[in-house]
This record gives sequence, structure tokens and C-alpha cells, in this order.
Amino acid sequence: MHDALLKITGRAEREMSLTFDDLSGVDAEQQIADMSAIDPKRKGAAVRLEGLLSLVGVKVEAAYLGLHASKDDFHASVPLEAVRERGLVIYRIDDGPLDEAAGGPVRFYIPDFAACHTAEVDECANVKFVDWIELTAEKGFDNRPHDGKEHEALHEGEG
Ligand SMILES: Nc1nc2c(c(=O)[nH]1)N[C@H]1C(S)=C(S)[C@@H](COP(=O)(O)O)O[C@H]1N2
Ligand SMILES: [Mo]
Repeated sequence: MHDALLKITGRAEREMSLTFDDLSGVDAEQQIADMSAIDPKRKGAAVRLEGLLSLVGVKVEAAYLGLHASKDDFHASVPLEAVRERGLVIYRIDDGPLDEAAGGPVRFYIPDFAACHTAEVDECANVKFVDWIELTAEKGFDNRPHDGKEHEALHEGEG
């Protein structure tokens, strides 16, 4: 599995493109073997955001984390400090990439997210199909739904 699944760019010492094997190869202490232990509705395995950030080296001026899904053009930009220690990147189910129905091959997950559109780090920031994480100095592009009506429209489209 050598296709790049996730690139990390921006305010980093080393921009990187990570494959499934790269994600699996991150230190064991950064791996969460079973997401259902954290949230019974979740499955698969994850790597801590922190583990990925230490690979690329976060520059001091990085203040926001951009989560980009090119697949459906969904984007969130959240304060880095709020997710730096608790953010997870779910990437595996058994021995292969996370399936699309679960938001794979790679999805972001915040264990104790706020209700949709109530805070900067809300459930909507659990971006599915993430193919690009971007470290920025200022808040970046974010097209999460702003209110209940927009949110409803988004979920209707999910089918
Ligand atoms: N790529 C992408 N990620 C997304 C969305 C989306 O439309 N596209 N919806 C978001 C919203 S609004 C919510 S509430 C959660 C829902 O995640 P779940 O379906 O896994 O519960 O995914 C978030 N991640
Ligand atoms: Mo949401």
C-alpha cells in the first residue's frame, strides 16, 4: 500500500506525504488499536495527531490545523492548541485502510467534540476523507455548516 493517503504541508519543518504503511509505522505509543474503546460507535484504529505532527515538525508560528477533504470539497480550520493533544487520525480497519462508509481511507476524529456548530472544535470538524492536513499561521478556509439549516442540508446530501 504505497499510495500517498495524506499529505501534511504548511508551517512544518518537513512537508510529507504519508502512505498506509507510513501511518502504520508510526511509533506504537502513538497508535490507538481500537477506536470503539473511545467511542462505541467508532471502529478501526487510529494514530494520534501528535504522532504525525512530530514526524513533520510543527513550526512555532503554526496556530491552525486545516483539515481538507478534496473528495467532497469539505474543509475545516481549527485552532491547533485545541486538537494538538487529543486529535486522532483514523486510518485502519483490520489490516487495510478505513472504508469509505466510515469516512476512510483517512478521517479526523476529536474524542470529546462539541455539538455541531456550537464551537470551533465541533463534531463537524471530524472531517472524513481527509487527504491533506495543513498547518497555517492564521485561520484558513473552512466551509463547515454555520447553522442548523445548513447542517440539515449537508446531511440530506449524504444519502
Ligand atoms: N468530508 C466530509 N467530512 C465531514 C462531513 C462532510 O460532509 N464531508 N460532515 C461533517 C459533519 S457536519 C458531521 S456532524 C460529522 C458526522 O460524522 P459521522 O457521519 O461519522 O457521524 O462528519 C463531518 N465530516
Ligand atoms: Mo455536523
